Order: sequence, then C-alpha cells, then structure tokens
Amino acid sequence: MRLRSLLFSAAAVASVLIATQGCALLEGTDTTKDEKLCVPGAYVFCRCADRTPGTKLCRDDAKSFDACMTSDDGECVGGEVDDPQTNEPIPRDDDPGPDDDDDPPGKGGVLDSCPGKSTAVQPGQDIKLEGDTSTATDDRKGRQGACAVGAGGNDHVYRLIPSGSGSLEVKVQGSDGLDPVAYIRSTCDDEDSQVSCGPPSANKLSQLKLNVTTGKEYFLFIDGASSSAGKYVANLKLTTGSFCGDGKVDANEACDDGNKVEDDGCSNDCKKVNGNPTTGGSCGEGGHPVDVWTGQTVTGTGSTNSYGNAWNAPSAACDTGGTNNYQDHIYAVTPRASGNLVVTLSAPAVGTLPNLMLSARRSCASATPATSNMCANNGGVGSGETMTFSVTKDTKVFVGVDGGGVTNNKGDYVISFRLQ
Ligand SMILES: [Ca+2]
Ligand SMILES: [Ca+2]
Ligand SMILES: [Ca+2]
Ligand SMILES: [Ca+2]
Repeated sequence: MRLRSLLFSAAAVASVLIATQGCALLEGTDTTKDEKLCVPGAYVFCRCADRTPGTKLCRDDAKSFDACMTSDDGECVGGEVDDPQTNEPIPRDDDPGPDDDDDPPGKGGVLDSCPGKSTAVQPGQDIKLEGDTSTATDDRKGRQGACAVGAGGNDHVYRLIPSGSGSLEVKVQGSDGLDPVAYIRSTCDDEDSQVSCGPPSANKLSQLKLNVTTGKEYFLFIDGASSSAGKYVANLKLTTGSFCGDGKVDANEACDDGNKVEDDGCSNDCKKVNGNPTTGGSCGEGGHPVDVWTGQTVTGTGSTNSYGNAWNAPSAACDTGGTNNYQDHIYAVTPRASGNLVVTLSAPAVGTLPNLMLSARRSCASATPATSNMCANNGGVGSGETMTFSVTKDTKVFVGVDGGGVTNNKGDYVISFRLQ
C-alpha cells in the first residue's frame, strides 16, 4: 500500500509538472510562480510570426491568454512570437509618432478607445485609413438628424492632428456589411462636441467636410448605422485656405476670435463686433479689436456698463479742461486701407440711447495728439453721435464710447465703423 501510494504521489507530481511545463510552453511564460501577468478581461500586446501586431485577452486566472489576434486577419498567421512589448497593456496612445504603426488594432486597442489612433493630417496629402469595426466595441453614436445613428454599431476612433488650417474632407466607404456613419467631435468623450458628420447613404458612403484649425485636435469616429459593422476605407484630404473661425483676420473679416461663441466681441460670421470682451476695458488689454475694409460697414452692439473708467480725458478734442470719470468701452480699430473712418453711435434695439459721446486717439494711453474731428459729443439722451477722421493703412486708432454730459451716463448702444 505504501509503495503504491508513493508511486501514485510521484505520478501525480510528474503529471502536475508536465501540465505546468506544457502550460509554460504554450504561454511562453513561467506560470509556476504565483504572480499575476495581466488584468483579467484586459487586452495586452502580442506579435505574430509574420510581424503583425495583435492583441490577446487576459483570462480569468490573470496568468494566461487567449490566442493572439489581429483585427484584419483574425488569429495570428504562423502563431505568436516573442517581442519586447509582449504582454504589455495596450497603451493609451497620446503621442503622434512613428510608433503608431505598431499600435495593436482591434478590440481594446487604440482604435477602440479615446483618444484614438493619432493621425497626422498634412495639407494636400491624401490620407487613407483602412480598418474593420467587426471586432471593435460599440461605445459611441452620432447625433442630430440623419446622423443620430451608430448606437449598436461598433466604432473606431482616430485622433486627427492637422498641421494646417483649411477644409478637411472625409469620405468613408463601407464594405462587408458596414453601412458607415462618420462624425467628428472636438472632445473625444463628449457626444455634444460633435462638429461635423456624414449621414449614412444608400451606397455605403459617408462624407463630411469641416474647417479645421492647426493646433487643435479633432476626433473622427467611424461607426455603423443599423448596428452594422465591417470593413471600411476612409480617405481624408486637407485643403488649406482661410476661413471665418481660423483665428486670423482675413480679407473682409471684421474680427476672428477662432471660436463659435456669439456676443463675445466677435460674431460667428466674423462680420460684427457684438458684445463686451475684456479687451474693451483698458489700454493694457489692447482694446476691443475691429478691422475695417474699404467700403464696408462693421456694426457692433455694446455697452459701457461692463467697464471701468479707462479714459478720464477721452481725447484732446473732447477735453474741455475737466476730467471724465465715466465708464467707457474702448475699440482698437485697424484700417486695412488709408482713408476716412466714420464712426456712428445709435440707439440699441431695446431702450433709449443714453447720453454718450465718441472720442478717438492715435495712441490708446495718450489723449494727444488728436484733432478736433476726433470727438463727437453733440447730442443728449436719445441722440446719436458721428465723427469722421483720417486713418492710415494698418495703423491702429482707438475709439472710446464714453459718458457724455455731467453725470455718469452709461448703457447700451449700437456702434458702426465705415472706412471710405
Ligand atoms: Ca456605435
Ligand atoms: Ca479668418
Ligand atoms: Ca466669438
Ligand atoms: Ca471715461
């Protein structure tokens, strides 16, 4: 009995050893140690014999993995081989760079999670992105109208980094079951930040166009309508060119603050200077910027209520020896040609024009020199003001809307600038 028992024990130990070695051979790692290799349910990097990068799923024991897979071809061709990155967690790729080509695709990979696969977008370059959403997860969906699809469809994400400002055109052709819907967000994880989208179409082609600005990031999602998934080819092309919203004042634009916020001093069409930005409150801030082009009238709604008293002697022309302690709104006007600048104050849409005056300076901080036509303070409450004075191409002048009269008259107005 004792011998049999010993033999049985020896056989049991041997079989355990064989099993352990077999397992070690299979996984390429020594699992005799009681240490965890991975997080169950997470994907790690693996390399196929044909050098294709892939991912493999960590099993519940935290020590072994499912077979190495690639998103395009499924299981590895020729099996898995050792690689310095093997078993590394799938990185969240924040850096655009040459390493990107090694990013493992597929479920849990960089294409399947924010911020997505970093993709440089250079002007004039044809960019082709190919993929297959079959093995991705459904985390996101499009929004608004015909684009409000994608729930139930697996999705891929690319982090686009344009190196020029202009119009970005995206065409996504689906095949193999995928009816694509492509959409772009300005914040990867924020559905409400969608800025453009190409609705699904009968020929499985989703197309969109978006003005993009260099220095900003955009997140392109390739999703499936009607819970579809499959292969796609996306073609991207950036054509540089100026536009309202690129942050630069271009021909015939009165301003361009690069945002999509109304009434912040620059309207979304770049034609009006509505609002009371912080820059309108002092010479240190430079004044509320306005560009004027020959033959064009720029209007703005404004108020002196938002500001303090930057100019206590508005201009030499307006200064009658006393001081002006009233609140003022200062515009920094850049004439794009030499000529005469006509500035007009008129009543706001609601209410009466307070007793305000206009004055202008060649230098924001100094009331001199200013000629007598650089002041308009003729009317009282409800009465508009107009002044006209000469300006030189690309030489800034400063226009102040200030309190007129003997009390601190202040409030809302409409101002216009015309270069002729
Ligand atoms: Ca989706
Ligand atoms: Ca512009
Ligand atoms: Ca704005
Ligand atoms: Ca003042």
